[in-house]
Amino acid sequence: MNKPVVYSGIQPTGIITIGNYIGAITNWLKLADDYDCIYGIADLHALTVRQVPSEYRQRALSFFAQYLACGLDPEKNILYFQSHVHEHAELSWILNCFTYIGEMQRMTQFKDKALKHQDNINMGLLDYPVLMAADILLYQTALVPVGADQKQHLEITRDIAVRFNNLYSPTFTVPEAYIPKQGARVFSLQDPTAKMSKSDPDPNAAVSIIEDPDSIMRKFKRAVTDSDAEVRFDPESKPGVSNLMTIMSEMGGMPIEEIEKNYSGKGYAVFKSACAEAVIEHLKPVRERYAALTGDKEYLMRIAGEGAARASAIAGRTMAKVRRKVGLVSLK
Ligand code: ATP
Ligand code: LTN
Repeated sequence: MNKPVVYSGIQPTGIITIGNYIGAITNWLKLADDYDCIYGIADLHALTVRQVPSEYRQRALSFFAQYLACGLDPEKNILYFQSHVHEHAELSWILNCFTYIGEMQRMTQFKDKALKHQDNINMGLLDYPVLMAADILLYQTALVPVGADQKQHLEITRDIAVRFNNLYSPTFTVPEAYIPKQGARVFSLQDPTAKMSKSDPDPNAAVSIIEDPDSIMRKFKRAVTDSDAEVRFDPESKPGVSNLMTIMSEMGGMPIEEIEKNYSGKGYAVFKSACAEAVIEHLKPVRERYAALTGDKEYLMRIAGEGAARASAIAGRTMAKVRRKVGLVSLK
């Protein structure tokens, strides 16, 4: 590895949405040439909420195929499952000893998830950001491309890294978040004040990146907007329409102003269909590649195995350094 490192991940829960795609994955695709990029399926993170084992295994594998289908080239990027690289859990334990309970209790995602899963507020849920810090710090990551909702987790990762570096000597690269200017927070199609979430129980709230065209069209036609029928970008007073405009801009590759000009006076029905068309068109190759890949488990496992081996080699070097710094006895 000789370029600066990029690291990111997605938990295999629900579906990969156009929110995940616009907020995170499109930027992963852009960074491939200038950085050494590592993308994990965060399958240890998603165990913080209950999963049905057989479904979970299938979903994680499907997410991996979707990474590839999005156009992430396994030659240029390290693609792997977090749980295949034991250093994540190992570093996570050590970093736990440098993180305060109060810091974790203040995390907004923890507070949200604790409210949502009151019957299962487990240690993993509280510890989630430390595992995420371990993911990032293991690879001496410079840049972490994520949506706006992950900003707080990046800040705590930086705090933990700086704390450790100051206590011992420089050990970890202190990472920066890479949050896009447009599309960092895509909103639900049913409630444009709430984030589009991949585990939303309302199937009309989110669109998957491998969804069939008819279903995409139907969801956009039903998207909640407002009653003044004017296609104008104004996230404060027109959150629904503005959200659709952002999605269309990102998927269709045209600036917001152009959309405003093209659809002024045309009414919402025409605009919503055009927006759905842009999404369908953009995702066509993703859907096609996914259909070809999903049955080829052997190929997927070969890529995942190679990814894990490459990731583990890098992670192992950081772990050796950490073990030495904290004073663990070495066998060699
Ligand atoms: P859940 O809602 O089930 O907790 P999620 O939709 O937040 O999941 P994650 O796996 O937590 O999905 O996030 C994967 C990546 O996608 C992260 O970088 C996150 O910031 C980004 N992301 C998630 N939702 C959105 C969204 N609505 N808009 C933009 N980016 C998003
Ligand atoms: N917590 C992240 C997913 C995630 C991640 C990471 C993102 C797990 N490990 C490392 C960036 C870097 C989320 O989006 N909910």
